[in-house]
Amino acid sequence: GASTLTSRASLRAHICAGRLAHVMAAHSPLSAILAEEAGFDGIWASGFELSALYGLPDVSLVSMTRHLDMVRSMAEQSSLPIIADIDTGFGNAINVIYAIEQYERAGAAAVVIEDKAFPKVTSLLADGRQELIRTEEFAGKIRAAVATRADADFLVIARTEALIAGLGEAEALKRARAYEEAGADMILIHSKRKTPDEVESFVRAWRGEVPIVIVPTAYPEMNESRIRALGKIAMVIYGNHAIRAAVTAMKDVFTRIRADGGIHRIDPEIVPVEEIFRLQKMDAVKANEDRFLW
Ligand code: SPV
Ligand code: MG
Repeated sequence: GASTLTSRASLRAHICAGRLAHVMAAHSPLSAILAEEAGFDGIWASGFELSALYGLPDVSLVSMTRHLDMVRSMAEQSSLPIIADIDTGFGNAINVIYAIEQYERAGAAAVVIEDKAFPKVTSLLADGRQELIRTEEFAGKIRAAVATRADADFLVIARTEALIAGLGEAEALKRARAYEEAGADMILIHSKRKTPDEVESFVRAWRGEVPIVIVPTAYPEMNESRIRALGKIAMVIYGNHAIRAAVTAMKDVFTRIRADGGIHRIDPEIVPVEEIFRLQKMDAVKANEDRFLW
């Protein structure tokens, strides 16, 4: 719809203007609504979060159809641009072509494709078994994505997992340069180092034209003022904070209901049911009852 085109154009404009885009992970339309209300600039349709929502590890088990359904439902409920985490692109460059058609139609404003082999293994696991595909093969996937998009404002973001795979900065820079040459609009550099030094060093060494995206989950001391001071970074993704917030809150409330022997003590501490009615837009239902249920 028209709102999707507007949000795609606004995401590209935001980034071209040199402003930092603050993007929050979400695993449901409801979490997307809450991220929008909190003032984020975009939604990260996270593969990790959706996998966790189904109680599954993030190892290419969630189907494209299931992830697309979430993206579509988010686009219905939020006007924010959606940055879709499409992992490895569900196969080779031929699979990427189909994925780009589907995600663009579903209302995504951008996709992030990573240079890992399918099936992928989640990035932040300490002893994760990480395997990358050849640089040329991944560049072909990026070229396929760029050639397929119908809307020029749809962003193709290339993610290199070279640092995650322990291949070092030189390999990460070489891959990032190749992906930029293949037409990527941005480069996502991921790191599981507990401190920002690995990513900071990469960003300082980056000589490319396209801006950088980071996901500072493992190195939380990299706050927004530090990101701005470093420069070249146009997007920060808070990659798993919606599902972690949900788990924190549910664990706490469930445990206390059992401990208290009822809901009497927790009740005033959680949002009232009226807040859920508001998020569901029950006011529109009431207004329509008055108009149409005669
Ligand atoms: C995700 O949220 O699915 C990501 C970020 O890809 S991470 O889990 O850190 O790899
Ligand atoms: Mg992911």
